[in-house]
Amino acid sequence: MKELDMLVVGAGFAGIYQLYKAREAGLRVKVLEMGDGVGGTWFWNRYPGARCDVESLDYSYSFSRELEEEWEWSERYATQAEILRYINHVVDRFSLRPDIELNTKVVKAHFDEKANVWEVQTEAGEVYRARYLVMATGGLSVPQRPSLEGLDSFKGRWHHSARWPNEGVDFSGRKVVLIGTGSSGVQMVPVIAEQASHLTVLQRTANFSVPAHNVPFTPQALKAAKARYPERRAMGREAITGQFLNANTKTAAEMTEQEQMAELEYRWRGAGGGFRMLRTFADQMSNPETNRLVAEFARKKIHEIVKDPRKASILTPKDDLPFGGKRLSVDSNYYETFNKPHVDIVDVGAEPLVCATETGIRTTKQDIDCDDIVFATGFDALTGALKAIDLRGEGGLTIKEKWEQGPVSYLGLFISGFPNLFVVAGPGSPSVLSNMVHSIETHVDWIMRLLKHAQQHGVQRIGATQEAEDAWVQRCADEAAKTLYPKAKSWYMGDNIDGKPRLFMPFVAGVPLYRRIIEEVASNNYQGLQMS
Ligand code: FAD
Ligand code: N01
Repeated sequence: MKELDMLVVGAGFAGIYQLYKAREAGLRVKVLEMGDGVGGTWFWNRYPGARCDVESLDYSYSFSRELEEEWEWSERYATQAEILRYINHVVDRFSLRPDIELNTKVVKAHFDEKANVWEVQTEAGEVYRARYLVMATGGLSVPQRPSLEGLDSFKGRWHHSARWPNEGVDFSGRKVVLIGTGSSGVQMVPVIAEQASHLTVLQRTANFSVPAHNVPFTPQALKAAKARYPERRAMGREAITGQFLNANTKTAAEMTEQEQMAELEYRWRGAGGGFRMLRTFADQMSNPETNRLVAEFARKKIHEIVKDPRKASILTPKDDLPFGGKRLSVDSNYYETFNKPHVDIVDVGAEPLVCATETGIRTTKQDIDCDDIVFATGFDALTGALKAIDLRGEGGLTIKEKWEQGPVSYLGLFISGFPNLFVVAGPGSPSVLSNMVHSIETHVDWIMRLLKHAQQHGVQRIGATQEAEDAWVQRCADEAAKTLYPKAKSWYMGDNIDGKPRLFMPFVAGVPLYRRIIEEVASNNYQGLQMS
């Protein structure tokens, strides 16, 4: 049995920063990570084409000026391999490795109400006792694969994007079927198409994707960007998603038609690109008319790029999907790839998957032969990792019971009935709608401030009150109801998992407002928390 002040589960961006801060505060702390390397998302998602879609200068830690200065990003959007190198560099630079236990999966965590500590058990049977338990388990860390009958009999290879082999997969000269056209699929298609002799993409729902305009950094460009780093970070903090996207503050109605088109083109083209498309008009996620303007523009672009009208029509999102309602993809040559004669698209919304066969995939209309099946079918988002653990709070209440109707929390940080437990970038916080590294730093800094307060006041037990949690859950629902997000069938809403309760999981009203709320909570003597 090991006694600690804090136990952190997960060694992605969140767990690593939590370790750094806890050690700085003099706590006895360990991180347990089930993978055999650090990096979380960037350790697991090694599929071809994987890279971030928040620009690397923003999608990186801001806590150390020296780190910012010394790390040289090679591209606007770094590859998975580069981000993984960066995270490993951080771990070594700050000597964090000795406090990270790899290949250590947490299977059980029970709150000991008498001692006010968490007793945590690993798969190997090791037991840890810690006052504080930080769940840095990731919102997109539990891969989801459809239960495809017959997969065992398939004679070829199959892989999921989020469990990609370390040594990579060579698709040269092979026939590949790829299932799923979310961000993972969209990033993979152009790269796999370069190797495969034939690629068939199976798409259930067309979603919007926008060009990334990724470019390598020249030394001069990087130097210039770094010279303005503090300003860039400050602008990011005040932007709704925690990254500066040059948001237009005007609604569509405040602009002429010509101005609207100019704004849309600017954002689609090189000067803009990527998530800037989500900030074309101030009212685009709340006003259906404005949203339709953006959606229509993007639909036209798809038809301009994809030459074959049949393929273009399948790839074009339907009218009932708001632009940005499902998580926007940011791509490099995704639509262009379908102009290659050996790349095809099949609408498995219209002809659903039936099973895998010995030689490929069967839909209700055809058999598609292939050597490889690639699943880009996503995750049990935001709740999957916590629910996979036998997590019990006061009175033996399990997280599965607590979250039966969907994830509830106070500020997305606390779960009432689970004292001394913090969730980093979980449901009920801006998390997946934001630059996650920024949201992670915000959470960890706030947790450390709270723990300092607790230490100064001899507090041993911190928990959210039921009233505070209820009010926060209501606030999150009210904010979501003001937007078009709930209109889309998306993983934000839990729609991708059979039986998952349907509700909008992240806090939608933006990073700056969220930060002000948690600031206010802290300055109001941690309103909504019970400390004893
Ligand atoms: P993770 O990185 O998911 O780390 C959680 C860790 O916890 C994992 O290593 C997991 O193995 C471990 N773990 C879970 N359960 C247990 C357990 N029971 N026991 C032990 N260990 C456990 N966000 C952005 O803001 N910008 C981007 O550009 C971006 N790109 C992305 C690209 C991909 C392919 C994916 C999948 C996600 C992307 N995201 C992006 C979201 C991304 O998940 C976050 O940005 C961030 O990396 C999350 O860090 P984390 O530490 O919270 O979680
Ligand atoms: O997963 P997804 P993802 N039969 O859930 C389809 C982040 N990320 O791994 O839309 C047929 O988005 C499913 O179809 P439908 C980012 O936050 C970021 O791509 O449900 N199809 C969908 O097309 C992202 O949002 C980057 O109808 C099935 C796809 O599989 C999140 O991670 C890169 C199916 C799943 O899409 C998840 O992205 C990658 C079935 N039974 C990921 N089941 C960056 O660029 C599912 N699908 C930074």
